[in-house]
Amino acid sequence: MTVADTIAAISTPPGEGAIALVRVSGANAIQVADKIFRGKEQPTQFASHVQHFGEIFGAENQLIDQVVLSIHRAPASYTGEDLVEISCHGGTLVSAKVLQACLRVGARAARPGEFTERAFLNGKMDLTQAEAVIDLIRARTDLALRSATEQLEGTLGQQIRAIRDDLVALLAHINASIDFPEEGIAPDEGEKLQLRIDSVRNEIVALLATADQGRILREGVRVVIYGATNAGKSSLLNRLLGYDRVIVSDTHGTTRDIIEETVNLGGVPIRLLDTAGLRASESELENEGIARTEKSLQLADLRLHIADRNAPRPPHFDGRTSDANEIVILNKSDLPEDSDWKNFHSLRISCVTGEGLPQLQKEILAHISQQNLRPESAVAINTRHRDCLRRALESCDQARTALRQKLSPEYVAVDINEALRAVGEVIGVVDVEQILDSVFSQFCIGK
Ligand SMILES: Nc1nc2c(ncn2[C@@H]2O[C@H](COP(=O)(O)OP(=O)(O)OP(=O)(O)O)[C@@H](O)[C@H]2O)c(=O)[nH]1
Ligand SMILES: [Mg+2]
Repeated sequence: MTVADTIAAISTPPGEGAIALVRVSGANAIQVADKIFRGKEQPTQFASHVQHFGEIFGAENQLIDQVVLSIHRAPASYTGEDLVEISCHGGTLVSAKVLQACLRVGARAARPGEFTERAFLNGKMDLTQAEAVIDLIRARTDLALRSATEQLEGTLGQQIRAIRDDLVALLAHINASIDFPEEGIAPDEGEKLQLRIDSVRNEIVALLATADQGRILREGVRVVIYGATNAGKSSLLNRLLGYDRVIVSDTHGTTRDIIEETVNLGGVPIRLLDTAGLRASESELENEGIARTEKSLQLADLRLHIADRNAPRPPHFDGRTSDANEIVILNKSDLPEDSDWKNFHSLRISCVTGEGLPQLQKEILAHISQQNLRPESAVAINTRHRDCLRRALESCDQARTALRQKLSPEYVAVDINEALRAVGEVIGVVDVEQILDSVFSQFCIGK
């Protein structure tokens, strides 16, 4: 599949830099280069992938910049089309003028992601790989980066293709196991088919189990720090961040709004939320803050409930939580302990001396790992993949039910086809009609 028009864009981020890169892709990319570039040779004569020095000219033969230009002939380019790369000087205006020159002679401004979209349309990568490009650019930790790199290399795509192959084989099996179409599938064949469906189901379920990890690596884990006023919530956020982000003071009710910052903890992006301290208050403003705290707690992946051990135990603090999503912390271990906390077993830290903080970081990671984070496996599906795979799972289940109810094999085949289509959507392959045709042409539909 090829796309008719030629697109151009500045591929480097906006702002000043040593070099900016303008890319042009499409059937006329090299002609565009011919019209605006002057050097020893015309770009049409360039060997692919070789850089040439020259000058770019705009309207009315105006010199814009000295550049290095290379052409990458189809299909051996990122987009799979003829691709031109122009490295110009990194000024905002210079790169804009080079782009303008390309547009003036027939290119069109590219939409976001359009180069990668073309790479997908031209079969250079599957959909999961195209999505991995975005993940790679956005990765904030090593683990997220590794996951994106593996997806870009096609690890997820391979697993999806393996599942597709199994489903196609299943369809063939259904087809082959019909001795007499009127009688449906023989009982022993029915059992074999059920086993095969189960094995495909297991593969899908295993991939679905990586969805949490995917969300965590892409969006970060929400960790909410909460507790009574003055417990040291803001101090803890500053400590975990490594710099003074939030105002800390001995006035109760200092923090009113929710403050969010991201830290990298052992390769996992953590979205830390500092909240307004909980207490009965007359202030409308403070009560609004407390309402926001309560709301953020509902959305938390993990809660850090923190208390001041130098002060009496707050009324709401039973501290006997067995909740897997909560860590109870006693702060200010550098100060004497109030008698209320006698025999109270929980992690003791000090935001002043740093005591207990490495232990806390370890516990945070342990809690997150329990929530399905599996650093040994870099495969991590995104929400779109999850939706497709859930549909595929549902169709497999329906196929199984149809088999158990000894329905006519066409019904089973329809469900397996649905599963095939849903799985194909993950990598952007939806040519199931063909398979459907080849299967049904041998059934006796319309007989
Ligand atoms: N000695 C000692 N003081 C601490 C420690 N942690 C925090 N503090 C002090 O306790 C006071 C309250 O700290 P904050 O971090 O502002 O407490 P908070 O929980 O955010 O308070 P609010 O925002 O009012 O709810 C400040 O004076 C801090 O310096 C600690 O580990 N040891
Ligand atoms: Mg605070």
